[in-house]
Amino acid sequence: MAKRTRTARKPAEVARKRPGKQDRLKWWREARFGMFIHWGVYAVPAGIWNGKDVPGIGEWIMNRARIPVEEYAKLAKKLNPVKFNATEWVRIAKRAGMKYIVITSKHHDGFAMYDSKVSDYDIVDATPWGKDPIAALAKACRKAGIKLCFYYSQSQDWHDPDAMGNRWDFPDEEKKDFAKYIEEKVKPQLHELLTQYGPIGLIWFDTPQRITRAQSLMLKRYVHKLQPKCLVSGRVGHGVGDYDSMGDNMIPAGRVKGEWETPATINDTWGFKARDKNWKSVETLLHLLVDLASKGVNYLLNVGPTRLGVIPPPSVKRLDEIGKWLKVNGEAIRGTGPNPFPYELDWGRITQKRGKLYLHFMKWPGGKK
Ligand code: JFZ
Repeated sequence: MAKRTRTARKPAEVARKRPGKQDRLKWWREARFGMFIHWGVYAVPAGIWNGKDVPGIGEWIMNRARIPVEEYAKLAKKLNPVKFNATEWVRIAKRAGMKYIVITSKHHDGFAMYDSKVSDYDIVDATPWGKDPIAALAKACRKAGIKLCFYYSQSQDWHDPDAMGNRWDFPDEEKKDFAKYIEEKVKPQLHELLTQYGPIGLIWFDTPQRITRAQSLMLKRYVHKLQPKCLVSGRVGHGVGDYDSMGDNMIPAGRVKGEWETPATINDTWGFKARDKNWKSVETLLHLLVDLASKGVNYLLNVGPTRLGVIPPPSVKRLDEIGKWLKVNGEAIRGTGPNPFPYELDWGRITQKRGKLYLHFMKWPGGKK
């Protein structure tokens, strides 16, 4: 067939064209602000193992305390989130002015927080609660007009002998068949996640480690085959994702090329830790939101629900305050582009939209109060 130019294409053909990266990114760029939810079995020990504090982020407790697979699996029997309420979680996000939710469908501990048929190591089969919170969230998100997205740990899986990360139960690295794990766990679970819960906004892959470029590409293509509009995070590895993520609470020094997001904690952990009370102030959180928007970066702010399924009240309080601010000032964040000038201003930050500049004063010029 002769090569046709773009303009020669009939409108119907154009409409049928698979969405490209720019189409996929449209809602995400517009959103600017989302909710990260780190929720899993780690909410049970909540940072404490054998009566001792385990330093570091809560969802890493299995690794940090070198908890054997069998011991850790027993904790699932204590995950009974009777207070979980999907509508309430989505309401909290919506009230905060967040446009998407990224929830841990499977973190490094390998435990699926949805009804997975790949193994019994999931919230429906291994907990006394026995329900699928993701199904309830999908429904609540659809109703509220919030995009549901999934975090999925594709390289590290401390429960799987062939995956990366667990050297305390599976020390022999030579024996590990990573390709087998990808074929038999990762792909089937992605298939479930992308076929059972309606349209998904993005898959937040993480810690690519030793994954090959071919494997990263394969995963990205697999996601796009199942849901062409679903974004793939940069941490799928080898720079093949639709956008990139910075480190925790990281603020770039200026405008950045490409599409970026900063995931951030409200205290010092992602997964719930009973003793972490180091909550950031509303002012700090808002400054981060504005600062990131002025650099064209999305803000993905985390909450770590408890084993009962409750988002910690100090988080809710702060999110409500951010929501109040956004209700008045949302226009200056949502759908905006970065500061057009190649310098920062002493008194605050600038965002822009359709020929308008938005000046965010963090202090009065000249240092006046
Ligand atoms: C990863 C996870 O290991 C962690 O548990 C959490 O889910 C977080 C959101 O993501 O941790 C990282 C990974 C990469 C960076 C920082 C934290 N990084 O590139 O700076």
